[in-house]
Amino acid sequence: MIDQRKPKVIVGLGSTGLACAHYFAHHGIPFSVVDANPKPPLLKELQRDFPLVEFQSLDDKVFQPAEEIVLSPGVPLKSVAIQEAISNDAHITGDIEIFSKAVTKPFVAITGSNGKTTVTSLLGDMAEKCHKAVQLAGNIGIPSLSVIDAEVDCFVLEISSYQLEVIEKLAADVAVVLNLTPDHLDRYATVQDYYNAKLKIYTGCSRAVINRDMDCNLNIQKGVPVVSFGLDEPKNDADIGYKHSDGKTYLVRGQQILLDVDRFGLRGRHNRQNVAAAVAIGFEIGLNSAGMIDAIQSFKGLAHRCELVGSYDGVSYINDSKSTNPASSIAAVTGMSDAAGDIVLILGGDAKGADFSGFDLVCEEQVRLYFIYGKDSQMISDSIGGDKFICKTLAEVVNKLRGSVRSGDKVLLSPGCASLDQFKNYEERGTEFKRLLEKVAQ
Ligand code: UMA
Ligand code: ADP
Repeated sequence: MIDQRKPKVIVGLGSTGLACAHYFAHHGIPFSVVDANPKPPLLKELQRDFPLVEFQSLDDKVFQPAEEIVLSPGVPLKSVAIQEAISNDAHITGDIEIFSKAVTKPFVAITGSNGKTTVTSLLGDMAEKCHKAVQLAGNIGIPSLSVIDAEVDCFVLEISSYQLEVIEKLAADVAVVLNLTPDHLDRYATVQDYYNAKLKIYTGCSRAVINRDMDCNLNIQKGVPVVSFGLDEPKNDADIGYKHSDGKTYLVRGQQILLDVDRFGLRGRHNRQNVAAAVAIGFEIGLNSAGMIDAIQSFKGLAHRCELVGSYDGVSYINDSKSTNPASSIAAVTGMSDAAGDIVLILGGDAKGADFSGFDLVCEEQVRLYFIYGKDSQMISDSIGGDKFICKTLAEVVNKLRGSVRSGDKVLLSPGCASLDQFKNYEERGTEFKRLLEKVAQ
């Protein structure tokens, strides 16, 4: 249970901060709120709902030793004010840890560099087909504390490294790291620091699901039951993978065939990983194979993730705006390509400190031409070989495409970078891509 003796200071008044405020108020726990922005957009809502609650600019706040800081995920632990508070003996926590201590229903915790939202959503569909009530929450866009009282059989939390940073022990019923590749290097000093944050998801878990292609020490406590997923044939009965037989590929649990991959609603090798992960978790929370198989066939994926936008003059256009790191872009290229050199790839935006060297070597068979735009276009262009155009904006890219594509091409917006240099978020970037294409098509 939550320690009521320590005064709570919510740092960051975004959706997480506001949900924390409602949760504390509901439980009669005193709190105050601070934000680096003296007028954050949700301030009006806070003051309407809690007129007596103190709100301060983060710059003016002096943290006290007895206080407990409830840090929003967007506020880096290494920021000066928070480091000062830590040296002043303030205790740091976050909404996910508060949720995990207070929740009375089982919960699944899902993290990974890529595929989190896809696996979380697919698992939600699987549970629905199995007539189990689940609530999705966390980084997927629903603050965990805003739904903690939901009448469900189970919660499925998508959790980011930012949320995991402040956790000591999560104690999930089932925990999984889907994959680990470099990301968010603008926030972490080293790649290992980022991986270490992700691996905290296994702390205190009752059961662990692991990716057997991942080659690193997961630090799972001795005695915790483990099942694995991967693209190869499983060695153990409870593990999930793929088996090739009679020229076909099947999703299998141990040696038991579940489904022919040709019947999957999702395309691409990376999505085979995602399906295997969701099935491994599904069995751990008691879902039945019939319901899961039904969901795998009907789940066609989410908007902005390898989403076919349309085909004009024999050229297909794919919106993978949710690709925000090089590994996700590589996954999209390899997953979407059907023939050598059929991909025209649009890269660019804010690389967040990522290294693109060697990218072209991994994609050399599939990518015929690159269009690179945005804040880090010069760095990306300097890092990769091959035929390429550098543009300032996505609009310029779409205008230039016309003279460069040919029938059979797949134009793939899979930027491998954050969108924030030119857009509000990845959704706005993907929507703008679709709008620009429609304009050109008219
Ligand atoms: N702020 C500060 N100091 C800072 C940074 C921000 O005071 O140094 C303040 C801002 O002024 C703002 C508030 O903090 O008022 C925003 O808090 P927040 O950035 O934590 O945003 P929330 O609205 O609480 O959303 C967060 C997640 N945001 C981030 O991790 C950046 C959402 O994930 C998540 O859906 C939500 O909690 C519910 O759990 C978004 C995200 O981009 C989608 N996640 C990253 C990703 O997927 O790559 C990790
Ligand atoms: P996340 O929530 O972790 O950002 P999403 O499911 O939203 O993941 O997918 C984001 C992007 O990552 C997709 O558009 C795709 O390009 C890529 N991707 C999805 N699943 C995987 C995977 N298992 N491995 C590598 N890349 C992936």
